[in-house]
Amino acid sequence: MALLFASPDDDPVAWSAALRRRLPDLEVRVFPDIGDPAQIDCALVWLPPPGLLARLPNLRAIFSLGAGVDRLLEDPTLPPDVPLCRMVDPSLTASMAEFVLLHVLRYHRDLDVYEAQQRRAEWRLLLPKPPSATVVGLLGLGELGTASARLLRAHGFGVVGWSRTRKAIEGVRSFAGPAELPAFLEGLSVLVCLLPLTPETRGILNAALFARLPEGARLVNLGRGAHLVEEHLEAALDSGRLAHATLDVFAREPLPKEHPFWRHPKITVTPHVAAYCQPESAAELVVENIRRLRSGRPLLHLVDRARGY
Ligand code: NDP
Ligand code: OXD
Repeated sequence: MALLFASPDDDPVAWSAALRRRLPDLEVRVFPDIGDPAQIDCALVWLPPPGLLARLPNLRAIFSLGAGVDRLLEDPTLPPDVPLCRMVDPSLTASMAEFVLLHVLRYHRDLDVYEAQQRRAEWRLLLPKPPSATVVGLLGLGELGTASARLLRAHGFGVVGWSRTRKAIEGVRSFAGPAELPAFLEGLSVLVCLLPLTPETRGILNAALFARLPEGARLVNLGRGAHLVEEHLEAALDSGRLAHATLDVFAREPLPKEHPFWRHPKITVTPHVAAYCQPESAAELVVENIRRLRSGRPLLHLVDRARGY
């Protein structure tokens, strides 16, 4: 039996080596060189071509190279009864927390304001505030939200979080469910989205939510592009309701060259790079799940398809 690797963004050579070092008898086939599809029993994928997994008659498990599985679940041909596991990996988590801290520090020290001033050759000081004066709200307190919350706390920032179920993270006020969303948004300096994309969270970054943020708050969207209603963001930036936004994920990726976000003076665009897993680290989870699959034990980080994450 063999594992099929398919990803436009991940390095097949590094991944094959990391997997084989741990499981020397594992045969790794790299898309598009599938060979006999009937010999493939598991797949390790990021953005596989729609329909690919449905062509594997003996598939027993799908391992996502990404933490978010929305694109896999959107494929109507995704085999319905094959277990789907998402990526949870220390290198991915650490890189996300680092990225969150980077942008919170940037906003905390008003770099977005200084960049705008530089374009006007304007020399104007804003008195720095202590980190505790910057309150960061994390939408999503899962693997990535929790690690980000802890790192932000360690730097002295005020941190609050919102999730479906209530959390106990030291120093972090936890809000849960739609009823507590308005209270969570009150008083935030920076709102960071680390939610999975599901029917409940699609379009959550909209005008009604922005209206509940303090005037001049900043937004960092690292979840998925479809969390954001793009026209509502432009209106909020134009009116000053939001001062600036950093967007790493987009409804269409790559972001088309003609998209106005590329040139918007109050938007920073990054190309879906907030977090990335290193094969040497992330292969541990994949190999552990292959061992579990072979011995009939429960798989780790199974996606609840009905819930969407
Ligand atoms: P987790 O599944 O560990 O955490 C998801 C969090 O979102 C949980 O706290 C969950 O609440 C909360 N949540 C889900 N639905 C709702 C809802 N309807 N209302 C309130 N809270 C909700 O995921 P990760 O932290 O590992 O990843 C989060 C997302 O980050 C991914 O799905 C992906 O979209 C994005 N991502 C982006 C990357 C990038 O490079 N830009 C890289 C990696 C991930 P509860 O805990 O109560 O279930
Ligand atoms: C993602 C990832 O889900 O890169 O975006 O892990």
